[in-house]
Amino acid sequence: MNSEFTANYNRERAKYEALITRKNHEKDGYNGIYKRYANPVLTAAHTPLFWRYDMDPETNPYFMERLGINAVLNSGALYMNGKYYLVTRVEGNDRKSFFAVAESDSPVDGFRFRDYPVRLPDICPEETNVYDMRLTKHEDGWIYGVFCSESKDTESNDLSAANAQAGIVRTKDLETWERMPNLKSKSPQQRNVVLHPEFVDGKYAFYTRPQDDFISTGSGGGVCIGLVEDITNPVICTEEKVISPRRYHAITEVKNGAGAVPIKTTKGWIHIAHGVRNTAAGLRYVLYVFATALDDPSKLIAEPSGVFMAPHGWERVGDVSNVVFTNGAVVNEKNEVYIYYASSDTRLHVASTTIDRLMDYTFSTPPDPLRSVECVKQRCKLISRNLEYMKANSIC
Ligand code: BGC
Ligand code: BMA
Repeated sequence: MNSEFTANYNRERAKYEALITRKNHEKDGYNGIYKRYANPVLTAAHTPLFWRYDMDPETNPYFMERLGINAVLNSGALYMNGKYYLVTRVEGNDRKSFFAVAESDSPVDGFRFRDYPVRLPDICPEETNVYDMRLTKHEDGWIYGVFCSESKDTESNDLSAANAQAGIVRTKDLETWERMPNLKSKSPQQRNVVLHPEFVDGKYAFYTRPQDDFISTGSGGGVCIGLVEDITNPVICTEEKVISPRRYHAITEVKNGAGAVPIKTTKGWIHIAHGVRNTAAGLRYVLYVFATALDDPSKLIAEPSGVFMAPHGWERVGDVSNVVFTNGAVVNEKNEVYIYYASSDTRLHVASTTIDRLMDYTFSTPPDPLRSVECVKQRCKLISRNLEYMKANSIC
Protein backbone atom coordinates (compact mmCIF):
# COMPACT_ATOMS: atom_id res chain seq x y z
CA MET A 1 0.00 0.00 0.00
CA ASN A 2 1.42 3.44 -0.82
CA SER A 3 2.34 5.58 2.15
CA GLU A 4 0.23 8.62 1.17
CA PHE A 5 -2.89 6.52 0.95
CA THR A 6 -2.14 4.79 4.25
CA ALA A 7 -1.37 7.98 6.17
CA ASN A 8 -4.51 9.71 4.90
CA TYR A 9 -6.71 6.70 5.51
CA ASN A 10 -5.42 6.15 9.05
CA ARG A 11 -5.86 9.78 10.01
CA GLU A 12 -9.38 10.06 8.57
CA ARG A 13 -10.41 6.72 10.08
CA ALA A 14 -9.22 7.84 13.54
CA LYS A 15 -11.07 11.16 13.20
CA TYR A 16 -14.24 9.34 12.15
CA GLU A 17 -14.11 6.92 15.13
CA ALA A 18 -13.45 9.79 17.54
CA LEU A 19 -16.44 11.70 16.14
CA ILE A 20 -18.83 8.73 16.28
CA THR A 21 -17.86 7.80 19.85
CA ARG A 22 -17.79 11.38 21.19
CA LYS A 23 -20.15 11.80 24.15
CA ASN A 24 -22.72 14.55 23.97
CA HIS A 25 -23.70 16.88 26.79
CA GLU A 26 -26.34 19.50 27.48
CA LYS A 27 -25.55 22.99 26.37
CA ASP A 28 -25.66 26.12 28.53
CA GLY A 29 -28.74 28.22 28.06
CA TYR A 30 -32.04 27.94 29.85
CA ASN A 31 -35.67 28.43 28.95
CA GLY A 32 -37.23 25.73 31.16
CA ILE A 33 -38.90 24.23 28.08
CA TYR A 34 -36.13 22.04 26.61
CA LYS A 35 -32.37 21.59 26.70
CA ARG A 36 -30.27 21.72 23.58
CA TYR A 37 -27.28 19.38 23.30
CA ALA A 38 -23.87 20.81 22.49
CA ASN A 39 -22.80 18.56 19.60
CA PRO A 40 -24.81 17.76 16.51
CA VAL A 41 -25.96 14.13 16.54
CA LEU A 42 -25.18 13.70 12.85
CA THR A 43 -23.24 15.62 10.22
CA ALA A 44 -21.77 14.83 6.80
CA ALA A 45 -18.62 13.68 8.62
CA HIS A 46 -20.62 10.95 10.41
CA THR A 47 -21.28 9.12 7.14
CA PRO A 48 -19.00 6.09 6.74
CA LEU A 49 -15.72 6.69 4.91
CA PHE A 50 -16.61 3.85 2.55
CA TRP A 51 -19.60 5.87 1.30
CA ARG A 52 -17.30 8.64 0.17
CA TYR A 53 -13.84 7.28 -0.61
CA ASP A 54 -12.63 4.53 -2.89
CA MET A 55 -10.87 2.26 -0.41
CA ASP A 56 -8.58 0.65 -3.00
CA PRO A 57 -5.12 2.29 -3.21
CA GLU A 58 -4.75 0.99 -6.77
CA THR A 59 -7.69 3.04 -8.04
CA ASN A 60 -7.45 5.82 -5.43
CA PRO A 61 -3.72 6.39 -4.80
CA TYR A 62 -4.25 9.71 -2.98
CA PHE A 63 -7.14 8.48 -0.83
CA MET A 64 -9.31 11.12 -2.44
CA GLU A 65 -13.02 11.65 -1.80
CA ARG A 66 -14.87 10.34 -4.86
CA LEU A 67 -18.50 10.84 -3.88
CA GLY A 68 -18.61 13.52 -1.20
CA ILE A 69 -21.51 14.11 1.16
CA ASN A 70 -22.65 17.69 1.62
CA ALA A 71 -25.07 17.52 4.55
CA VAL A 72 -27.04 15.30 6.92
CA LEU A 73 -30.21 16.99 8.01
CA ASN A 74 -33.98 16.65 8.41
CA SER A 75 -34.61 13.21 9.90
CA GLY A 76 -37.62 11.10 10.71
CA ALA A 77 -37.24 9.48 14.14
CA LEU A 78 -38.48 6.38 15.93
CA TYR A 79 -37.93 4.82 19.34
CA MET A 80 -38.40 1.08 19.15
CA ASN A 81 -37.34 -1.81 21.41
CA GLY A 82 -34.99 0.38 23.41
CA LYS A 83 -33.21 1.83 20.36
CA TYR A 84 -33.30 5.22 18.70
CA TYR A 85 -33.59 5.24 14.90
CA LEU A 86 -33.19 8.18 12.58
CA VAL A 87 -34.10 8.05 8.91
CA THR A 88 -31.97 10.94 7.81
CA ARG A 89 -31.93 13.12 4.77
CA VAL A 90 -28.43 12.81 3.34
CA GLU A 91 -27.46 15.22 0.59
CA GLY A 92 -24.62 14.29 -1.74
CA ASN A 93 -22.24 16.82 -3.26
CA ASP A 94 -24.40 16.44 -6.37
CA ARG A 95 -27.38 18.10 -4.56
CA LYS A 96 -29.47 14.96 -4.69
CA SER A 97 -30.83 13.78 -1.35
CA PHE A 98 -31.49 10.23 -0.24
CA PHE A 99 -32.45 8.47 2.98
CA ALA A 100 -30.22 6.53 5.34
CA VAL A 101 -30.90 4.83 8.66
CA ALA A 102 -28.68 5.64 11.65
CA GLU A 103 -29.24 3.99 15.02
CA SER A 104 -28.02 4.24 18.60
CA ASP A 105 -28.76 2.95 22.10
CA SER A 106 -28.60 6.57 23.25
CA PRO A 107 -30.93 9.36 22.11
CA VAL A 108 -28.16 11.98 22.07
CA ASP A 109 -24.97 10.40 20.73
CA GLY A 110 -23.44 7.25 19.25
CA PHE A 111 -25.52 7.23 16.05
CA ARG A 112 -24.02 5.02 13.35
CA PHE A 113 -25.25 4.62 9.81
CA ARG A 114 -26.15 1.22 8.47
CA ASP A 115 -23.82 0.07 5.67
CA TYR A 116 -26.18 0.98 2.84
CA PRO A 117 -28.59 3.88 2.38
CA VAL A 118 -32.30 3.19 1.87
CA ARG A 119 -32.90 1.89 -1.64
CA LEU A 120 -36.36 3.20 -2.44
CA PRO A 121 -38.46 1.36 -4.98
CA ASP A 122 -38.29 3.40 -8.19
CA ILE A 123 -41.93 3.85 -9.17
CA CYS A 124 -41.72 7.40 -10.48
CA PRO A 125 -39.43 7.82 -13.48
CA GLU A 126 -39.84 11.61 -13.35
CA GLU A 127 -38.78 11.83 -9.67
CA THR A 128 -35.47 13.71 -9.31
CA ASN A 129 -35.07 14.24 -5.59
CA VAL A 130 -36.47 12.88 -2.31
CA TYR A 131 -36.25 14.36 1.18
CA ASP A 132 -37.63 14.94 4.69
CA MET A 133 -39.17 11.59 5.65
CA ARG A 134 -41.61 11.46 8.57
CA LEU A 135 -41.75 8.04 10.23
CA THR A 136 -45.10 6.96 11.65
CA LYS A 137 -45.57 3.77 13.65
CA HIS A 138 -49.18 3.24 12.68
CA GLU A 139 -51.75 1.23 14.62
CA ASP A 140 -52.20 -0.95 11.50
CA GLY A 141 -48.81 -2.54 12.38
CA TRP A 142 -46.66 -0.91 9.66
CA ILE A 143 -44.04 1.80 9.96
CA TYR A 144 -44.81 4.38 7.28
CA GLY A 145 -42.40 6.86 5.77
CA VAL A 146 -43.94 9.92 4.12
CA PHE A 147 -41.52 12.15 2.24
CA CYS A 148 -41.28 14.80 -0.42
CA SER A 149 -40.96 13.43 -3.95
CA GLU A 150 -39.74 16.18 -6.22
CA SER A 151 -39.86 16.22 -10.02
CA LYS A 152 -39.09 18.69 -12.73
CA ASP A 153 -42.09 20.75 -13.78
CA THR A 154 -42.08 19.95 -17.47
CA GLU A 155 -44.92 22.38 -18.23
CA SER A 156 -42.79 25.40 -17.35
CA ASN A 157 -40.06 27.08 -19.40
CA ASP A 158 -38.18 27.83 -16.19
CA LEU A 159 -35.42 25.25 -15.78
CA SER A 160 -35.69 25.36 -11.98
CA ALA A 161 -39.49 24.93 -11.86
CA ALA A 162 -40.34 21.85 -9.83
CA ASN A 163 -43.25 19.86 -8.55
CA ALA A 164 -43.50 18.53 -5.00
CA GLN A 165 -45.68 15.56 -4.03
CA ALA A 166 -45.92 13.27 -1.01
CA GLY A 167 -44.29 9.87 -1.50
CA ILE A 168 -45.29 6.99 0.79
CA VAL A 169 -43.38 3.85 1.77
CA ARG A 170 -43.89 1.28 4.48
CA THR A 171 -41.64 -1.17 6.27
CA LYS A 172 -41.44 -3.43 9.31
CA ASP A 173 -37.67 -3.30 9.84
CA LEU A 174 -36.43 -0.05 8.22
CA GLU A 175 -34.60 -2.34 5.77
CA THR A 176 -37.15 -3.46 3.20
CA TRP A 177 -39.46 -0.75 1.92
CA GLU A 178 -42.70 -1.16 0.00
CA ARG A 179 -43.74 1.88 -1.98
CA MET A 180 -47.32 3.11 -2.48
CA PRO A 181 -48.39 5.54 -5.18
CA ASN A 182 -47.84 9.19 -4.27
CA LEU A 183 -50.64 10.81 -2.28
CA LYS A 184 -53.36 12.41 -4.39
CA SER A 185 -55.17 15.51 -3.19
CA LYS A 186 -56.93 18.48 -4.77
CA SER A 187 -53.85 20.64 -4.23
CA PRO A 188 -51.49 20.92 -7.24
CA GLN A 189 -48.49 20.35 -4.95
CA GLN A 190 -47.82 19.03 -1.45
CA ARG A 191 -44.86 19.17 0.92
CA ASN A 192 -44.44 18.40 4.64
CA VAL A 193 -47.09 15.69 4.69
CA VAL A 194 -47.29 13.56 7.85
CA LEU A 195 -49.32 10.44 8.60
CA HIS A 196 -51.25 10.42 11.91
CA PRO A 197 -50.44 7.26 13.94
CA GLU A 198 -54.06 6.24 14.58
CA PHE A 199 -57.10 5.71 12.41
CA VAL A 200 -59.56 8.61 12.40
CA ASP A 201 -63.14 7.52 11.63
CA GLY A 202 -61.62 4.22 10.48
CA LYS A 203 -59.44 6.02 7.88
CA TYR A 204 -55.79 7.00 7.49
CA ALA A 205 -55.39 10.66 8.44
CA PHE A 206 -52.77 12.80 6.73
CA TYR A 207 -51.56 16.24 7.77
CA THR A 208 -51.06 18.05 4.49
CA ARG A 209 -49.79 21.44 3.39
CA PRO A 210 -51.51 22.39 0.15
CA GLN A 211 -49.47 24.75 -2.02
CA ASP A 212 -50.19 26.42 -5.32
CA ASP A 213 -46.68 26.06 -6.65
CA PHE A 214 -43.31 24.69 -5.65
CA ILE A 215 -42.13 27.42 -3.26
CA SER A 216 -45.18 29.56 -2.59
CA THR A 217 -48.12 28.15 -0.68
CA GLY A 218 -50.32 30.81 -2.36
CA SER A 219 -53.91 30.13 -1.43
CA GLY A 220 -52.85 27.22 0.83
CA GLY A 221 -54.18 28.24 4.24
CA GLY A 222 -51.80 26.25 6.45
CA VAL A 223 -51.46 22.79 7.94
CA CYS A 224 -54.52 20.71 7.04
CA ILE A 225 -55.91 17.28 7.77
CA GLY A 226 -57.47 14.97 5.19
CA LEU A 227 -58.57 11.32 5.26
CA VAL A 228 -57.66 8.38 3.02
CA GLU A 229 -59.67 5.15 2.83
CA ASP A 230 -57.15 2.86 1.21
CA ILE A 231 -53.46 3.36 1.88
CA THR A 232 -52.51 1.36 -1.22
CA ASN A 233 -54.47 3.85 -3.33
CA PRO A 234 -53.92 7.02 -1.30
CA VAL A 235 -56.44 9.62 -2.36
CA ILE A 236 -57.67 12.27 0.09
CA CYS A 237 -61.40 11.66 0.08
CA THR A 238 -62.41 14.49 2.44
CA GLU A 239 -62.08 18.24 2.40
CA GLU A 240 -58.54 19.20 3.47
CA LYS A 241 -59.50 21.11 6.61
CA VAL A 242 -57.07 23.75 7.92
CA ILE A 243 -56.09 22.93 11.50
CA SER A 244 -53.17 25.34 12.03
CA PRO A 245 -53.65 28.41 9.87
CA ARG A 246 -50.93 30.74 8.60
CA ARG A 247 -51.39 34.14 10.20
CA TYR A 248 -50.56 37.66 9.09
CA HIS A 249 -47.53 39.12 10.88
CA ALA A 250 -46.93 35.98 12.88
CA ILE A 251 -44.12 33.43 12.52
CA THR A 252 -46.24 31.42 10.06
CA GLU A 253 -47.06 34.23 7.65
CA VAL A 254 -45.41 32.88 4.49
CA LYS A 255 -45.68 29.14 5.15
CA ASN A 256 -46.10 26.56 7.85
CA GLY A 257 -45.97 22.80 7.83
CA ALA A 258 -46.33 19.78 10.06
CA GLY A 259 -43.02 18.55 11.45
CA ALA A 260 -42.71 15.58 13.77
CA VAL A 261 -45.53 13.02 13.99
CA PRO A 262 -47.88 14.40 16.68
CA ILE A 263 -47.24 13.24 20.24
CA LYS A 264 -50.22 11.80 22.11
CA THR A 265 -50.71 13.20 25.62
CA THR A 266 -53.59 13.05 28.11
CA LYS A 267 -54.70 16.55 27.07
CA GLY A 268 -54.34 16.34 23.30
CA TRP A 269 -52.06 15.67 20.32
CA ILE A 270 -49.00 17.91 20.46
CA HIS A 271 -47.55 18.96 17.12
CA ILE A 272 -44.06 20.43 16.71
CA ALA A 273 -44.32 22.21 13.38
CA HIS A 274 -42.41 24.87 11.44
CA GLY A 275 -43.35 28.42 10.54
CA VAL A 276 -41.72 30.57 7.89
CA ARG A 277 -41.62 34.30 7.44
CA ASN A 278 -39.93 36.40 4.82
CA THR A 279 -37.21 38.89 5.69
CA ALA A 280 -34.77 41.09 3.80
CA ALA A 281 -32.26 38.26 4.40
CA GLY A 282 -34.54 35.58 2.94
CA LEU A 283 -36.89 33.04 4.50
CA ARG A 284 -36.56 32.39 8.23
CA TYR A 285 -37.65 28.95 9.47
CA VAL A 286 -38.52 28.45 13.14
CA LEU A 287 -40.40 25.80 15.12
CA TYR A 288 -43.71 26.32 16.83
CA VAL A 289 -46.17 24.09 18.69
CA PHE A 290 -49.90 23.51 18.51
CA ALA A 291 -52.29 20.91 19.93
CA THR A 292 -55.41 19.20 18.64
CA ALA A 293 -58.18 17.35 20.47
CA LEU A 294 -57.83 13.65 21.28
CA ASP A 295 -61.40 12.92 20.18
CA ASP A 296 -61.10 15.10 17.07
CA PRO A 297 -57.57 15.61 15.70
CA SER A 298 -58.93 18.23 13.30
CA LYS A 299 -59.82 20.54 16.21
CA LEU A 300 -57.16 23.05 17.29
CA ILE A 301 -57.18 23.33 21.10
CA ALA A 302 -53.96 25.21 21.88
CA GLU A 303 -51.36 27.27 20.08
CA PRO A 304 -48.72 28.83 22.32
CA SER A 305 -47.59 32.23 21.13
CA GLY A 306 -44.57 32.61 18.90
CA VAL A 307 -41.41 30.62 18.52
CA PHE A 308 -40.75 27.28 20.24
CA MET A 309 -37.26 27.13 18.79
CA ALA A 310 -35.30 29.48 16.55
CA PRO A 311 -31.77 29.09 15.19
CA HIS A 312 -29.13 30.13 17.76
CA GLY A 313 -25.42 30.89 17.41
CA TRP A 314 -23.73 28.69 14.81
CA GLU A 315 -27.09 27.05 13.97
CA ARG A 316 -27.85 30.23 12.02
CA VAL A 317 -25.21 29.50 9.40
CA GLY A 318 -25.20 26.82 6.75
CA ASP A 319 -26.26 26.00 3.22
CA VAL A 320 -29.65 27.63 3.76
CA SER A 321 -28.96 29.97 6.67
CA ASN A 322 -31.44 31.02 9.35
CA VAL A 323 -33.33 27.71 9.38
CA VAL A 324 -34.30 25.23 12.06
CA PHE A 325 -36.46 22.39 10.85
CA THR A 326 -37.79 19.22 12.47
CA ASN A 327 -39.46 16.17 11.06
CA GLY A 328 -38.84 13.77 13.93
CA ALA A 329 -39.24 13.51 17.70
CA VAL A 330 -39.46 10.46 19.97
CA VAL A 331 -40.83 9.66 23.42
CA ASN A 332 -39.28 6.87 25.50
CA GLU A 333 -40.78 4.88 28.39
CA LYS A 334 -39.52 7.48 30.87
CA ASN A 335 -41.67 10.08 29.09
CA GLU A 336 -38.54 11.88 27.93
CA VAL A 337 -38.97 13.62 24.60
CA TYR A 338 -36.09 14.00 22.13
CA ILE A 339 -36.57 16.45 19.31
CA TYR A 340 -34.26 16.00 16.33
CA TYR A 341 -33.87 19.25 14.47
CA ALA A 342 -31.58 20.37 11.68
CA SER A 343 -29.94 23.74 11.47
CA SER A 344 -29.57 25.69 8.25
CA ASP A 345 -30.02 22.57 6.07
CA THR A 346 -26.56 21.37 7.15
CA ARG A 347 -26.47 19.25 10.33
CA LEU A 348 -28.76 17.45 12.77
CA HIS A 349 -29.07 18.35 16.46
CA VAL A 350 -31.11 17.12 19.40
CA ALA A 351 -32.98 18.89 22.19
CA SER A 352 -34.64 17.11 25.12
CA THR A 353 -37.66 17.76 27.25
CA THR A 354 -40.35 15.68 28.96
CA ILE A 355 -44.02 15.07 28.24
CA ASP A 356 -44.95 17.05 31.39
CA ARG A 357 -42.90 20.06 30.36
CA LEU A 358 -44.13 19.93 26.79
CA MET A 359 -47.74 19.79 28.01
CA ASP A 360 -47.15 22.66 30.42
CA TYR A 361 -45.62 24.71 27.59
CA THR A 362 -48.42 23.84 25.17
CA PHE A 363 -51.40 24.36 27.42
CA SER A 364 -50.18 27.16 29.73
CA THR A 365 -48.44 29.51 27.30
CA PRO A 366 -50.90 32.16 26.12
CA PRO A 367 -51.73 32.43 22.39
CA ASP A 368 -50.42 35.17 20.10
CA PRO A 369 -52.79 38.16 20.33
CA LEU A 370 -51.61 39.16 16.81
CA ARG A 371 -51.35 42.95 17.43
CA SER A 372 -48.62 44.95 19.20
CA VAL A 373 -51.08 46.75 21.43
CA GLU A 374 -52.62 43.46 22.57
CA CYS A 375 -49.16 41.94 23.05
CA VAL A 376 -48.26 44.80 25.39
CA LYS A 377 -51.49 44.20 27.36
CA GLN A 378 -50.66 40.50 27.55
CA ARG A 379 -47.16 41.25 28.87
CA CYS A 380 -48.39 43.90 31.33
CA LYS A 381 -50.80 41.36 32.77
CA LEU A 382 -47.88 39.02 33.43
CA ILE A 383 -45.76 41.83 34.87
CA SER A 384 -48.43 43.17 37.24
CA ARG A 385 -49.29 39.69 38.49
CA ASN A 386 -45.61 38.99 39.06
CA LEU A 387 -44.94 42.28 40.85
CA GLU A 388 -47.88 41.72 43.17
CA TYR A 389 -46.83 38.16 43.84
CA MET A 390 -43.20 39.14 44.39
CA LYS A 391 -44.20 41.92 46.78
CA ALA A 392 -46.56 39.68 48.72
CA ASN A 393 -43.92 37.00 49.03
CA SER A 394 -40.94 39.31 49.57
CA ILE A 395 -39.14 38.21 46.40
CA CYS A 396 -36.91 40.75 44.75
C1 BGC B 1 -34.89 21.44 -1.58
C2 BGC B 1 -35.56 21.53 -0.20
C3 BGC B 1 -36.37 22.80 -0.07
C4 BGC B 1 -37.30 22.95 -1.25
C5 BGC B 1 -38.01 24.27 -1.22
C6 BGC B 1 -35.94 21.60 -2.63
O1 BGC B 1 -35.41 21.49 -3.90
O2 BGC B 1 -34.24 20.23 -1.72
O3 BGC B 1 -34.59 21.53 0.81
O4 BGC B 1 -37.10 22.76 1.09
O5 BGC B 1 -36.57 22.84 -2.46
O6 BGC B 1 -37.14 25.34 -1.20
C1 BMA C 1 -38.27 23.32 3.19
C2 BMA C 1 -38.16 21.94 3.73
C3 BMA C 1 -36.77 21.53 4.16
C4 BMA C 1 -35.78 22.61 4.36
C5 BMA C 1 -36.35 23.99 4.33
C6 BMA C 1 -35.32 25.11 4.31
O1 BMA C 1 -39.23 23.61 2.27
O2 BMA C 1 -38.90 20.97 3.07
O3 BMA C 1 -36.23 20.54 3.36
O4 BMA C 1 -35.11 22.37 5.57
O5 BMA C 1 -37.18 24.13 3.21
O6 BMA C 1 -34.56 25.08 3.15
